[in-house]
Amino acid sequence: MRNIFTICIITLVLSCKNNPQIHESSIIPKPIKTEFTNSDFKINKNTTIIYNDSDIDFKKVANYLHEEIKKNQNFNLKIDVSEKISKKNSILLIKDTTQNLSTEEYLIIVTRKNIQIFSSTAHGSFYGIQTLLQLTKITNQNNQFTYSNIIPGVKIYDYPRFKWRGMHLDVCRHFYDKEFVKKYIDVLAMHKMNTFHWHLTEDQGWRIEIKKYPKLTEIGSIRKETMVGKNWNEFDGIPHGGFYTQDDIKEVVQYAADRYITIVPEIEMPGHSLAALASYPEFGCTGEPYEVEKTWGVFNDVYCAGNDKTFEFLQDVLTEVIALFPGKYIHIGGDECPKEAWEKCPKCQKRIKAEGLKDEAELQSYFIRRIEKLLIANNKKLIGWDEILEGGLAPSAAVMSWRGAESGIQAAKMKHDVVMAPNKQCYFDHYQGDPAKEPLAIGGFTDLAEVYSYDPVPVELNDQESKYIMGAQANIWTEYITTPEHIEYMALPRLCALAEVVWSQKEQKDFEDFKTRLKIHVVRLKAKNYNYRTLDF
Ligand code: TNX
Repeated sequence: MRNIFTICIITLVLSCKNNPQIHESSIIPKPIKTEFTNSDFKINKNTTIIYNDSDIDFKKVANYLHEEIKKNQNFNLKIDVSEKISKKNSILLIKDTTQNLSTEEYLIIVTRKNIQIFSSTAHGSFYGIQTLLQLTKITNQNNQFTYSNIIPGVKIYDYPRFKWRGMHLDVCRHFYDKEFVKKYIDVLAMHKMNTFHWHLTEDQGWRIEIKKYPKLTEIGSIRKETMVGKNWNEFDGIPHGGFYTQDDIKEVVQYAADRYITIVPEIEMPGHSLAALASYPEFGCTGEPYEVEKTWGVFNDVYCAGNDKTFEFLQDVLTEVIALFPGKYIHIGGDECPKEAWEKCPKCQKRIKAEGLKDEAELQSYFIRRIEKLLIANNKKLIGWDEILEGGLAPSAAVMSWRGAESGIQAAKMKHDVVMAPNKQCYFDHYQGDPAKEPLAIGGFTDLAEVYSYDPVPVELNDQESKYIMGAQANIWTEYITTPEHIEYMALPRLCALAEVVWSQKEQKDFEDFKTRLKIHVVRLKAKNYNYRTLDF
């Protein structure tokens, strides 16, 4: 009898401990502070979402939560406005200006009575909602997903470590339609990422409508065929194309903004520009007919840096791009620009002499500085791949360090803003397991542990210099990725690990604990119909 009594007590204690543990251990990225209580909240059809109407953006966030609860728990909750913060049976989005909370910071208190989300901005409230959505338990029975209506009693306090939490997508090597881009944005938002780097132009395809230059999409968005696998001499004979109209772009920009994601568009120059040259050959050094590229790699034909018409063209293109993207940054590429064509081009050589430049590396720097002036005049900031350091960095450019950390370190020491995206840890086009057992990839090896262990702040930087590290991002190049399912497989769960790298505090990181949470977290991904790799956890 006594034994049974003891077992009952132990079971009770364990279950009380375990339940909250299960919930605590599933939030990704891990919040700063989480304290579970036994005061659970139950959503029912009379629960009201309440926001403070002094800020219109809170209304949008309230609507977002309403839609999510409708999709997940099938409750069509009422939305109301109130100043009171203690209403019963409600989810309160409270604008709190008394606690000095930063833009993305939030505090959630869940009790039997109500759920309070405190933040100083709607942006912070949105992250509170993302955490709230992750507090819901989901059960999977034969791929039928049921969302619990019980939200565990908890107090969570949270804010991010970095301000640039990015994911990139190359829609040029293979085109992905706007519906998929929105699904991709959704999974970024779920992980509190705030930047989407949209790689829109390349040798193999130009993907954004430019009204003044219609041939960019009429000609530049279609390649005749594509090389097969890694065989540079074999082609599939199938045309590949696709582009976004300016209306599509506006729709996606708004969709992202509603999820507190800023889109950084990338218009590549001076290299990786064959699709543009195929459309308007006069902007190349030789003016010869060019073709939208059918293979992968780095190509010698680039924009002519000696021709003022090239800059007029790029100015026109960027003017339309600037009007579409409200964010501060415009990415101008700048990577992998061979100098062969410039060496042979009389116009480029003339420019080198006239501007007193030392060589073609300085001509590249001249090119980027000229573009930077144009962006600054339009209140935008230039960001480029780390090759923009060659020949001298443009005065206020930000650097995206991809070939390793070195360029990031160099730029930070020069007091330039930096986004870390070193290929070893942040290239999600790399293999994540034994190549023999994985779908064909470009190469490399970047598994979940490698991503998780990454620290964007290099040890070489002192505290002052470290402030220039805005954060990190992962890149998904799509030479060998041809379907949405495959993109998701490459992104997930590595994106979950990256989210924790850029959001959670360094001291909190624990790979074993992360993997335990990930096992629960992936049910949420599955319920939202994302594909992911299961082998690493
Ligand atoms: C390098 S990263 C590139 C891309 C390729 C990628 C493949 C960068 C700035 N340039 O053009 O797609 O490697 O991993």
